[in-house]
Amino acid sequence: SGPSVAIVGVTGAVGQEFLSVLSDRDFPYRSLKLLASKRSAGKSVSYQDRTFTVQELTADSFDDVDIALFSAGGSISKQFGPIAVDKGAIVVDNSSAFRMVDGVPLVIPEVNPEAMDGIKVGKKKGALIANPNCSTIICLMAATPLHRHAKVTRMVVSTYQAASGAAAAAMHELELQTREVLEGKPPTCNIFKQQYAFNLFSHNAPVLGNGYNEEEMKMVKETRKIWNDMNVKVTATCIRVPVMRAHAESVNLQFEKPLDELSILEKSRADCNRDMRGSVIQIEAKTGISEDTAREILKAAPGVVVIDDRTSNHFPTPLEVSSKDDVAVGRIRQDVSQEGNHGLDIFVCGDQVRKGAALNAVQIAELLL
Ligand code: 2RA
Repeated sequence: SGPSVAIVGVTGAVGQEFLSVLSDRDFPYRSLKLLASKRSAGKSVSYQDRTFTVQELTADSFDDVDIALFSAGGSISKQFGPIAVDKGAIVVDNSSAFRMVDGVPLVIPEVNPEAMDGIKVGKKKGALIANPNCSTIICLMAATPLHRHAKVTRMVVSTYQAASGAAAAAMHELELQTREVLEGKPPTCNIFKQQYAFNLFSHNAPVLGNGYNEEEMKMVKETRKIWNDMNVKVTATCIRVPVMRAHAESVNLQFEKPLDELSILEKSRADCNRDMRGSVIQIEAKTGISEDTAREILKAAPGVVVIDDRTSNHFPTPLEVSSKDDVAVGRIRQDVSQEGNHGLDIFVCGDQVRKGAALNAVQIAELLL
């Protein structure tokens, strides 16, 4: 009785993770269709005690599909997404093709489920929902619970992005290069045209006219759409680092009002002293963003785990979050560089393939049921 589900791009890293997540979460599909390019058609995939045959993606692939999970690149989404919608499927698209299109929901289920706009299987025939970029998802999973308590007016993000973001081939090349370098051989550089092992470099996305690369502008634009706030100031620097499948991100937040010092701030303003000349001395109330409050908010946040042990210097790491659902947050501390301490610095790690792509998309699909 459940929905018929199609996976587009099933042989890719995210496509494979779709299968893992659907299985882990016992997604109640009635039927499952595995779609990929002609090159992969005919391959057998054993899954949940059954053997599936990968079918070639064509315009006729969606006749009986209720939910289509896409992760085969932007051009495939642009070509086949609208076809699937016309056939009545609800598309959850992991590519960037439609994310910034007005009217297309851009959804992180724990953050802005209301953006789903009530779309449900059976209730609405044909729709497209966009999965945000992985680095945006991982950042906002931690930043949003804080933003909900005290409006974020500015966010500065530095990312340390894993190989998996550049597909499985990049993961394989990182492993190959690491072996080659250790054996004193010249590294094989097919994916990034420069050495990746024991190195890091500015994200490989194209650089735009403003000097930002596409990955950084995705963080800026997607944050504004997901928070429905065109005024929040966001800047990002995205770096590719030699880590397999989990992104790490340093996030600095500036709040419009203190998380929990607002009453003190207002009270102190009301109790201003007057100096000898009778002018008002603005008492600089302690308006610091309470680290403890931030920590409690993050501990209560869905899909987030706090790893913040200063004594043992134990904070989130990519390896610790790899293949896991939750995003890990630590290094929670007041930003000493901001006046009145209206700032917070945090450090976030999340699995790029899972919560950064496949898990988020399947959670969106669960909201369609
Ligand atoms: C990356 N965000 O990590 C991309 C993957 N879509 O390169």
